[in-house]
Amino acid sequence: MSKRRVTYYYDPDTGAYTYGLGHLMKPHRVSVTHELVNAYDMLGQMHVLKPRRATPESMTAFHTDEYIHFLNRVTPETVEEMTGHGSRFLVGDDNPAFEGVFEFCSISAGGSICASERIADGSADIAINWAGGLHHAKKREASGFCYINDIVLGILELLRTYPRVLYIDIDCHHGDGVEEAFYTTDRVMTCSFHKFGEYFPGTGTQEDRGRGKGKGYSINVPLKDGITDEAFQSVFDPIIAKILEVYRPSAVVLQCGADSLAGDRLGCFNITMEGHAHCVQFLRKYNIPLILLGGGGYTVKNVVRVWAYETACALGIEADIDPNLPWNSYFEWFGPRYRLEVLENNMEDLNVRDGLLDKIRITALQQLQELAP
Ligand code: ZLM
Ligand code: CA
Ligand code: ZN
Repeated sequence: MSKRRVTYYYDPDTGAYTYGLGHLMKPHRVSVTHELVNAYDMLGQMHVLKPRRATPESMTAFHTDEYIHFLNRVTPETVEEMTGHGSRFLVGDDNPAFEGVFEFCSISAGGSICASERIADGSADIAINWAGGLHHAKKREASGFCYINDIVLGILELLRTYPRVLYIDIDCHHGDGVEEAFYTTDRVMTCSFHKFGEYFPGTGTQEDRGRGKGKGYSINVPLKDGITDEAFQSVFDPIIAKILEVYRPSAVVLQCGADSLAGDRLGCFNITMEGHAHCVQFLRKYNIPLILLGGGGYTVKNVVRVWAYETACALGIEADIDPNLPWNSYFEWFGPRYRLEVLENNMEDLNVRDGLLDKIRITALQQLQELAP
């Protein structure tokens, strides 16, 4: 198992932003992840950089000028007067106009853009931005806790150097914003694994495959509640292996949304820490330039565990990681079990009924076979 040059992007201000009392999305989880990565002595084994903040101009590589202008000016006090007159940039409780929302977005997006630059200039094999992965943000509006699509901005940066980029999304929700951005191009293949059926955002069926030049280059893997590690791997491994064979991407972006873990407050899957990290290990083996991003994840202590463990996987040191959590300033918070683990629970796996999962795998593999020369 050879070493990889890993660059890890972190801005110590990230954890200070809050979406507001009672909101499920907690930027603080990125700071606690950093604390645990530090407690495991991983910081000395990689390049740790503070990303440049993304400028409003750099965000307009994807978003409209009007939306960026709005986001750069909106405050909790002015959101009411700034909304209306036909402007629908922020809608409902999912995307509040919290204090410092634009700065938070510039940190998240800056991390993903810098990660792409770092990969493209050849100074890293793997780049990590746990503050990124906000896959629902649209060209002209916020959606599902996401305001700026750091992923799209990062991929656009990669496309300046690489002919083909693969985007993989293991968040429990469909990666709709990224899919939509690249729906009509064959230079980006998107592949999302997600819960489908009475679940946000409601898109991502296997019939949605891209349009025009992009036909066949959007892959969707819609799943039911309760998927376990074994069942998830039975779709993930063959589908991703087939994509790598037929598409031969020059770089891979993996959105590591942690709401696919067992016991998540919003998610409904039954995947363990090892099952989640298997996706990182699987891709690392191929030795293709790789970017790891965060995303969802609402049972904070488990999000922190899995992203710290996945940082170890990027470094290739996961076998040497102590399963007992090292002392750190949040130690008490990891109780009652002070261990680096996210365990399976007893929920039923609705995916294995009637060979549903086999049908989904076969359909996806057939779709990919059509791309083969
Ligand atoms: N209502 N507060 C995943 C994004 C999921 C849309 C239904 C909002 C919530 C949720 C917000 C306290 C990622 C929808 C929900 C209530 C319209 C969603 C604020 C509870 C609360 O208590 C809450 C002030 C809030 C939001 C629940 N929203 C649960 N599910 C989804 C968005 C993001 O993980 O994929 C990537 C980061 N929204 O279902 C509604 C239709 C708004
Ligand atoms: Ca997903
Ligand atoms: Zn999610």
